[in-house]
Amino acid sequence: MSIEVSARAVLERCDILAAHSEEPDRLTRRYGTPPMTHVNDVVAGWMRAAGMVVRRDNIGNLIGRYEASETSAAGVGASGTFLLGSHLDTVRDAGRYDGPLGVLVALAAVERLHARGQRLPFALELLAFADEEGVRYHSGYLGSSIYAGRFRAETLRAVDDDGIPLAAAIRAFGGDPDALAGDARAPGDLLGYCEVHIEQGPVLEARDLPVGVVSSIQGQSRMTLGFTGEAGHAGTVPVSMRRDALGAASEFVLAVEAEARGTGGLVATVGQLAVEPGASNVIPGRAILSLDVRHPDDATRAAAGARLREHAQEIGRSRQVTLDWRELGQSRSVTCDTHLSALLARAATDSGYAALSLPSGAGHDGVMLSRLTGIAMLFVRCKGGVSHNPAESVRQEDVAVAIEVLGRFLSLVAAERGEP
Ligand code: HGY
Ligand code: MN
Ligand code: MN
Repeated sequence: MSIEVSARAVLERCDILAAHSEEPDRLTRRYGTPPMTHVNDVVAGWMRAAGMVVRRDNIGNLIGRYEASETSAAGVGASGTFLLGSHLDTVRDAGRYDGPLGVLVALAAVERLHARGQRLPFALELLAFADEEGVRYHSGYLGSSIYAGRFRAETLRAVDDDGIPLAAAIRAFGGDPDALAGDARAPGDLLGYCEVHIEQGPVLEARDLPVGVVSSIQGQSRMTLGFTGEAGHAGTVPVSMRRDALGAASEFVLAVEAEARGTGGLVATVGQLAVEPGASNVIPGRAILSLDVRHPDDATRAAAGARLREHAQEIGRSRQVTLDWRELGQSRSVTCDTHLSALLARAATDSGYAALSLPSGAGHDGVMLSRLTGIAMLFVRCKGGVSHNPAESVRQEDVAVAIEVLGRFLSLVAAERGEP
């Protein structure tokens, strides 16, 4: 099977998975929803056809295992397991490559081994994570956190916008919320993790490169906050007498933007805003916002979050509205494994491409996997750097390069273990 055929199959499969959405006219596939069940079934079938034994853990991660060669397992060298993967959930109104491309490029690499009847001196585990984006429960890396044994029991109490607790969603998705701790992957036999992902940024396109090697993944903090003022009649309450919750929220949104503009390397985003009671002739009594703060340096990120909380408190005092602020979670910045990244870079140069090293502003499941083993990431150029947007687009020839580089990378890992 040529690399081009494999690349075309990856893109066709991204299209197949993109048809599984919660919404008829845009791609939204949140944790534990029926479309997630459907894509798990489809991907499990592809995994089995590629010679993998497939299982599903209690949070809903799909785990396909491609065994090591007999000789290795028999003692030529302790076999071990190398991990590949990415996520199958999406944001709202998503592109079709953020997550699934990484799962399907890894699947293509296994398929190509299987087609050649080849096994490596170590097993491969292909991980299709059930929730990386955290759209439904605001819990980034929910799937990979279970696999990495980093799950926090209090997360089970989270409820979605429809008031459904996470524990109930896990059950509805086919898992046992009380058995999550038992799904933690023991790290003893792990040799590393490699994730292929669209860059979601403009650098590779600007440098006219098909792929790049990720140096680090920046940390992120997620919070939710609410301003509570007083609902009132839009026609009778003078502006000077109002306690307008949306006015306070609006002032805060601009303060967030100013903070990011004023701090080098900081990005801060209010992505969600809900206004209550939400009628055109009623002064908003309550405004609820999300806040996402990121920076390569963890201390700078924490300081920015603290300054924004103080600013929100000041806005509340000046407008006589009350503030509630809740930290939803945070993940520290992670550096990719130097040795695995050097092998990935060599795989790129052996394939005839420059191996640009670049940081990731976006979060990835590799953050959680770094708690278990060394991680490496391969970025794939995406058009205009656009992502978290249905305009997300990749070139087939770049996907072919990613498949080739990943295949060479696995061969280099195998060669280090004394086998071709
Ligand atoms: O938000 C992120 O960085 C990732 O897409 N979950
Ligand atoms: Mn994403
Ligand atoms: Mn992603």
